[in-house]
Amino acid sequence: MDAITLYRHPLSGNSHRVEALLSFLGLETHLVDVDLMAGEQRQPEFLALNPNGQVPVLVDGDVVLTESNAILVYLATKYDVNRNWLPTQPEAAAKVQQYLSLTANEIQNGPAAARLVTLFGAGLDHQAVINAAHKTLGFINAQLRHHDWLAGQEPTLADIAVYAYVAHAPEGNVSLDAYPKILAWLTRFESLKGFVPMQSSAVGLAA
Ligand SMILES: N[C@@H](CCC(=O)N[C@@H](CS)C(=O)NCC(=O)O)C(=O)O
Repeated sequence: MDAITLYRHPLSGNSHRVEALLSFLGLETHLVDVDLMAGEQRQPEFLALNPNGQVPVLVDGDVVLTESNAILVYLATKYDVNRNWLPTQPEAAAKVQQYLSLTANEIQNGPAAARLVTLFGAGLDHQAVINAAHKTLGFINAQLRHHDWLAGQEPTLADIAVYAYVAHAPEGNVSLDAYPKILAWLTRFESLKGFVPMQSSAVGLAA
């Protein structure tokens, strides 16, 4: 089998979630860093892969996929034969989708957006996105009172998709101190076999 190729940026949480699943599944992967600061995502070669000009992009043989959550569903459906990461039982499957939706709106416009301000100087209202982040973190913390993992008793794509922007929220001046259930969940997630961390911004900005 040809190695899968993942086009990514090392500080991108959307890329990290795909990288994390590839690692959990033990799939050999060729990582290609796209220099977003230099605008490589707007060059014709990259736009041929993703006309939307964003990472991540996954290439698996003839299949070229964009949108991180769609890529997670593809990989879990194709390669996770036991469907541990994407359960088929209706309620559990819906719970996973609930968190994939949460990442695409509330998490993207909360902790991820706060980090865009501090790391990349995005012209957003920093306090407004910090407030939005805390609303979502409060919700997640409350959900974790009932079970160890976001979608139930076992880790799923929900945990993979939510992890990076929550773990790295402090880089956007969003403290996690008020969320003990989240802090315990982060430790549990980081203890899973095959876990790969996302690069911290301190390393990225110094590079
Ligand atoms: N909805 C997309 C969002 C992807 C995204 O926002 N990618 C960012 C990095 S995290 C990017 O490539 N930004 C470069 C740009 O928009 O120019 C997904 O989930 O994959």
